[in-house]
Amino acid sequence: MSRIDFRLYVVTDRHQTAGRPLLAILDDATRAGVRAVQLRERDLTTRELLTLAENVQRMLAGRGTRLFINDRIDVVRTLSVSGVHLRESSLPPSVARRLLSPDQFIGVSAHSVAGACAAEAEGADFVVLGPIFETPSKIAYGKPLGLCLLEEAAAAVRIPIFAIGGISPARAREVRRAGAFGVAVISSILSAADVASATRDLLAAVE
Ligand code: TZP
Repeated sequence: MSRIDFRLYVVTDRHQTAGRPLLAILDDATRAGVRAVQLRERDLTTRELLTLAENVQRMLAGRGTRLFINDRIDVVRTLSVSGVHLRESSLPPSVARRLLSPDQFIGVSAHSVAGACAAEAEGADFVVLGPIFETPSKIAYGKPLGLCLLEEAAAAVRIPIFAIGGISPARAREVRRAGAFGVAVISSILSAADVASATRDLLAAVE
């Protein structure tokens, strides 16, 4: 039985908020029902990231929203947040596990069926697989993997798979039908004109 209790995973990129403060966007999204956020601000210095993470953590206090930090196990441990999100080139999940407490989660980004299988074998709690569709930042993330590959990955692993890359509410329904447990999104929430309504539409599509 999976320990994962959310189906919508919001990944941050403070450059995609249409000039609005990231905290305000996360405030709206979590009030509208988002229960898991990954802070993924890879261009910040360690100190800047720590300060931002502290501010987000303070804002989320009492809301039951899980906070994950991309790659930085030191920050995860310092703030005792819900978990770490690793890349395929990060510390292996089995090593990260030794550094975390038993109730903390490990998410891993994968870009192939083999990557999803490796993440599971190394002890990840869930996989974020993508890009499934074209995304606004497509150059950085490579060619879309498509729904067939998602189906293959969902059949190959037991841990929950979150589909990422170009996810809209309609596509969220498609990826759920293809076997995804949930979806991970950046722009469809962070860049939305009405963040709360975009959040509710995505939640309705996945839950
Ligand atoms: N990994 C694969 S695609 C992607 C990441 C981080 C970007 C997803 O962004 P969007 O705006 O939800 O398509």
